[in-house]
Amino acid sequence: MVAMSDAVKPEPALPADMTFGTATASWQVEGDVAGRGHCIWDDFAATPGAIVDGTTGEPACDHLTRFDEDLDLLTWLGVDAYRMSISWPRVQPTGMGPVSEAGLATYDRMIDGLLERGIDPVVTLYHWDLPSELPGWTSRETAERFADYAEAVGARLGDRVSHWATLNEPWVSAYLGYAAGVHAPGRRAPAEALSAAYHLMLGHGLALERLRAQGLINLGIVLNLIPVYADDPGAQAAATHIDGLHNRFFLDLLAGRGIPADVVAGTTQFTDWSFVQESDLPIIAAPIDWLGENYYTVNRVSSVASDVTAVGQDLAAYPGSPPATFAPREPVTAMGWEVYPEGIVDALRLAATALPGVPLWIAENGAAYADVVSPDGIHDIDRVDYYRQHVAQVLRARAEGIDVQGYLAWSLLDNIEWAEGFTKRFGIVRVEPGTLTRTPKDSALWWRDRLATRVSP
Ligand code: IFM
Repeated sequence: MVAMSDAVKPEPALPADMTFGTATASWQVEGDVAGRGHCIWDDFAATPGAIVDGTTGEPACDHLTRFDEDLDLLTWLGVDAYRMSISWPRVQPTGMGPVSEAGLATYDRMIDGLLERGIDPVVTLYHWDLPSELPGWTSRETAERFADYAEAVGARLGDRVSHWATLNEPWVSAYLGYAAGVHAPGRRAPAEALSAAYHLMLGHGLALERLRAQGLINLGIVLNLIPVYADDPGAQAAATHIDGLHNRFFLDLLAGRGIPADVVAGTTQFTDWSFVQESDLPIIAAPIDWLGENYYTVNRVSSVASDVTAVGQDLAAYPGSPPATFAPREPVTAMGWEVYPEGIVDALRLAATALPGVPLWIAENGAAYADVVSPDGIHDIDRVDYYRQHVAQVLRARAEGIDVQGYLAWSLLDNIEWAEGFTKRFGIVRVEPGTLTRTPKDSALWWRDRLATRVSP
């Protein structure tokens, strides 16, 4: 019998008991900088050379003005949910004190627009746009102010939000922002990164406590857990260190195990961790209702010298690591990130093992490619392939018994890919430079077709 080639094999239907949607984040899409306070990404973008193409937060995708058009795209796609983030400085221009009525009204309108279309709002409270006036995540004060802000947003939107995430990817905020210096605030100070990682998690715990006290439900956090594989025995010590800082630090804190002993031991040259207060730990470990995982790639660590580069895979982001290199294997995306669909199952397993019983979501998954715009459409076959393979692996994880309840594609729109500006495009919908016209790519057509053929379990 001739085996059916992958190209003609019918794709497994998407389960009807799982939530599917797309995601964006405030600074990457909103625009309307004048309507809010400044954040550290505005400051970073103003630093010459910090963002490769000089992109700033204005106009981004002009999402706030074109919100109805973008919501209609979601309806056309047939999604169940849309993950968006709230810009802290739009709600509280200086990160403390009075809230902006206009800012809150903006998000009221967005959430009502989603609900009118039958789409569940999944809201992230912090997706990296920290108000500039705050002292930064190295300070306990920032964690406390974050809880105040979360409470104000919860009070206004809590009756309509389906799922809350306190933070998006605290590893990125802490280590790309304070150790590698490639994200805002552009610091290269390992001790600050370790302190920032801790205070971010304290901010999560304090915010969660306030939201819970308001009776809100479906409270969680989004991490970017990354499977770390040692490519050779000589890379094992570095792989363990990287895994500790990137994964176990966050999972152990959430699970009530404190900071892993090997992470403390491996970072003594930078900090004595004296900013950790015992009484914080139960606050950080308060039960969550869901955990979001943002999966893109894996960290393959090698002891062999290499000049291969992948965005964010930099030893400077792992203070105290033994010498090693990152060795992504082909094929890679435009970010230089290895395409390894099986890794999404490994990432989910990390979460399921550390936090048994906590429902999981893939809160982001997707790929940047250099799209070619042709007269008859945008045929982003690599992205379609990426989605096809990763969604199949998520279904495999479910079949293995991992409780994955949601999947959100990153991203609805081409948007500001942080320090890469608009040079790296993750959208399933193209945003034309200059005109900002939206055009669905083949990956959007693929998603629309897949979502139209859901099956009940
Ligand atoms: O664009 C980012 C997003 O803001 C957070 N997760 C990873 C994406 C791709 O780098």
